[in-house]
Amino acid sequence: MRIHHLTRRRARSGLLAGLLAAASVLALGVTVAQPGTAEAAASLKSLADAKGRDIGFALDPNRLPEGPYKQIADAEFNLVVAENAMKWDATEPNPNQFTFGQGDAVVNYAASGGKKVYGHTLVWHNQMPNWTANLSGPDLLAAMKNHIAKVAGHFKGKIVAWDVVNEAFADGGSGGRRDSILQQRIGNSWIEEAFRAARAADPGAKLCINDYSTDGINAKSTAIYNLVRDFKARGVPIDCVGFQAHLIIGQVPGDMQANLQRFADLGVDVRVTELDIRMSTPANATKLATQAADYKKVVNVCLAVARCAGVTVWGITDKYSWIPGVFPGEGAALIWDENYAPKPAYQAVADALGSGPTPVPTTPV
Ligand code: G2I
Repeated sequence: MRIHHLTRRRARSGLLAGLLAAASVLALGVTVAQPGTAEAAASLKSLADAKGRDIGFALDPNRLPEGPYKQIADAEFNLVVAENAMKWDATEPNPNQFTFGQGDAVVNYAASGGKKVYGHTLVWHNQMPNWTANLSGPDLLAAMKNHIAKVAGHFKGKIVAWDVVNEAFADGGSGGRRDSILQQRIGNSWIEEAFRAARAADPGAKLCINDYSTDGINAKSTAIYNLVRDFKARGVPIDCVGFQAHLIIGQVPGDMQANLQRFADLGVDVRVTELDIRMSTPANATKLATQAADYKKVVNVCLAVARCAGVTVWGITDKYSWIPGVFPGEGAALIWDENYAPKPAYQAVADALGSGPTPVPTTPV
């Protein structure tokens, strides 16, 4: 119903608006039953549900008033992650003063549609509030533990899994830790301190470490592999590893499945947490076809690994992606374009989720 109203309103205001409306209907027609039609095509959500996997998206709750954004969010996903709303600067702008409005909006939106919530992120060197900058090691450790206790405590029981620690390892081939203030001032123990604090605050949430450029087997992913193996051996709580998968078209690592499988073999869940696949802009049919094939590869990697809980895309529409701001001249990385029309990558994800055997449902991971 809402779509028809949207379409009518837009159609009145000229050709461009009419084209936009057509794009919206095209975008939404794949998932929303129209009166008089026999049956709507399957949504990504229904296909992922049937596979017992999560299909998630990064939500900015401020975009929900935008009709097509909310309609796609409602129809296509069974898991939500806050793009920014649960980060340290958003939740604790002043020492021990917490603001959960935006985070609660994410949780309430998910609850209204029966979607899971993935927590992102308890500790990250980026988007830390300014007041943490000059703390001594002991004070920073105390602040970190208090932050985790209060945030994971506030959302206790509502989060399936937390990115407890995000992006803690260095880029390049060193295989070492990132030289963050957490690492400098607290030392190597900060990661396990964070995981222990998270387990105490919400024993029901799975606890993950998450990073980028770790999708294939390389020095950085091996450093995380060694950390997980060490935590498992010493009884430090850890349940899952997130692979962000901020990728470039044509560059899905050929050993991604082997990489995820080696982590799963350590006894943790794995998950593709922030998938987007960027290209130089403007897009064209060739690049979009490559991108679609790449999305299909990544979804198939997850489906091939029994302990892969699911795939999350880092946003809905190219209109709001973080990429052009950080990589000028690149973008078009998501599966709906800036007018909310589904790109070839949308169908590729649907094809991957819809193919192969549907497993007997097991306990959700
Ligand atoms: O950078 C891409 C992602 C890499 N992995 C961790 C993710 O948390 C990260 O997400 C991005 C968000 O998509 C951006 O939206 O994290 C950025 C911050 O590093 C987010 O950008 C920030 C802007 O830089 C700020 O200017 C803005 O105030 O978003 C903030 C809230 O809108």
